[in-house]
Amino acid sequence: MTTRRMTMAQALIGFLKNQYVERDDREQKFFAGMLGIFGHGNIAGIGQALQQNPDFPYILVRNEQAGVHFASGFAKASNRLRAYACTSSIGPGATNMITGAALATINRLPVLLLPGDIFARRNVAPVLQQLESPSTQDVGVNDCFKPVSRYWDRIYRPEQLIAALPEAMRVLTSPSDCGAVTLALPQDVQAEAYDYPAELFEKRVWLIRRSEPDRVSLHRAVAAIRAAKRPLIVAGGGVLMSEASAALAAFVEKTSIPVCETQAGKGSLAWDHPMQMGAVGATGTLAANRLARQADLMIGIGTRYSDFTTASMTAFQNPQVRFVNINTAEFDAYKVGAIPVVADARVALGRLIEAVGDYLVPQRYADEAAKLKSEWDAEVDRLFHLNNPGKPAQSEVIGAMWEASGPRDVLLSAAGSHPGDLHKLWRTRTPNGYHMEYGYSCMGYEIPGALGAKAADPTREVFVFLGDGTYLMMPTEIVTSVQEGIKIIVVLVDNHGFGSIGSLSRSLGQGGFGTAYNMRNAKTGQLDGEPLHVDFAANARSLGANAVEASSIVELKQALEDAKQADRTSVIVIETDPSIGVPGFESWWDVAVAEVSDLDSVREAHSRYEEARKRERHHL
Ligand SMILES: Cc1ncc(C[n+]2csc(CCOP(=O)(O)OP(=O)(O)O)c2C)c(N)n1
Ligand SMILES: [Mg+2]
Repeated sequence: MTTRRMTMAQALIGFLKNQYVERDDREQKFFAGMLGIFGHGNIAGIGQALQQNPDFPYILVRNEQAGVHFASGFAKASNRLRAYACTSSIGPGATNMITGAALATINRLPVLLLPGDIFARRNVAPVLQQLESPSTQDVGVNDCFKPVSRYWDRIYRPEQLIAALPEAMRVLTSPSDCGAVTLALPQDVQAEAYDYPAELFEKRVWLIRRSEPDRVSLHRAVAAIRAAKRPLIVAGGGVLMSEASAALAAFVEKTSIPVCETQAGKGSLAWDHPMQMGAVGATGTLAANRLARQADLMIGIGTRYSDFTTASMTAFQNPQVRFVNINTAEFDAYKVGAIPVVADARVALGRLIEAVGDYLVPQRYADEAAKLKSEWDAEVDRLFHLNNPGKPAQSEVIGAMWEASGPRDVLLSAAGSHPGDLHKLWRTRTPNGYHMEYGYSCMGYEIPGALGAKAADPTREVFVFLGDGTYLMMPTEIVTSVQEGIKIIVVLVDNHGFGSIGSLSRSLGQGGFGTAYNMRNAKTGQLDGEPLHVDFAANARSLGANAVEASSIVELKQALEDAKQADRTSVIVIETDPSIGVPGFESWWDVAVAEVSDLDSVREAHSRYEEARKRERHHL
């Protein structure tokens, strides 16, 4: 056997450089490089190995969590066909990545996490930043990655890498089991040498399978569709990951089945496609929510049925409703008592087109859907152009951003009131033109996630829409955007705190307690003093961005045009009128209300809550 004597870290980089994926006869390199921050737990191992492998790019980030968000944004925008690895030191550098790991796993995105770990040798323990336990020496902070990783391993000996790496690649390239993969790398082992088999460093191509549905399930799904009078498709993220938009369009053009979309699936069909009813569920459109309520067959494609999609199990009220689920993951396919079609979305849609024959939805149903769609389009036009006196409404800001963006541009967001408003209002023109992280809805994802999305396809402008709260959580990757020359356009809505959680609090009878940015009031002892002023433009400028304040929609439009022309990241700050929110459209979301309280308002909210919960259904 030919061997090469290398450190464990050198072998790891040598392997990662040679991993490729293949789908639809298209082959490409899987890893774009490594993101991270060095400390004593990785500098001599991974750091040294990266230094002697300049063809494997290393990107220094400002926070390890942000590094993982960058990697998730990149993987999502690449439809999981490319990924980044992330390196950290031991201790806090490692645990900073846990939030990122959870986000990646929940959104089913491939990221390879390489936290440094304590000495395997143990004789010098406890090392700096080591968590000690009186009951075992075989535990450390990296064990916290276990529940948030789809594969987890610790490499105590350099040769264990040879067994771990193929497992890591299997999970990272799996259409059904994809998520964060964590390989905890003890700092001493990273630097240890071993005679690795040369074969480990040969080019290896991982096939991203397009699995076929089994004959019986497909037959049952077709029978259910052919019998349906009011079928409705829920397009989830799986449609985009599978690049199945054209197949979906062909299927619905043949059958006239209307389509609604989850957050992850938004943009599966262009907004102006005649069968496109828009967002469904808690943040759904009137068109989609009305059709969902009476549907007799829901066809879920690549969706995991989160509570936002099902409006906390109240969206589907037809007593006869049944479900067909097309999903690569058996786990999701079996949800809501569905006929499970465990298959790739594009393949399954192709089979369905052949198998449904001459099926067409009843004309009355098609007319009803078309009417609801045109009413909804008019409502969006109205909300885009409210001409609110004084500060603009958030929906007007969205309208201006939409008008400024081009057909292939990307809108990216994650938390606050922005995801709900965008789910309803954004008019996605092309697949992946809407990049919403709403599996974990993680404040702080936006800026690093956008850098990843932009790195995945630099030909598309990336517009980020975020709030003052989420900006303050993680503005620092603006520095990374300058360092790497990755340009994004950020629109920051300043409404002086948590508009979203504030209105949620008011709806629960809690009056917005603890959600506005105010000074501590010496008289009351509460956070209800003078408004807290943060100069966001100055902050963004200090990190290296172009930054402006826009005080009207006209100024916002000009600032957006300037930002498009600029060659570096821009941050546009705009204050909005917090009293003009985008309403809900016959939807609901279950957030538990205190069962007993000193406040009348909470008691009233609780009785409304009890009433609303009666609509929650089991789909068995
Ligand atoms: C990391 C993290 N912490 C807490 C939350 C809960 N949360 C959701 S939205 C939100 C407020 C966001 O404020 P802002 O970005 O200003 O948006 P706004 O609600 O004002 O639209 C909070 C605290 C979260 N989603 N993520
Ligand atoms: Mg806010």
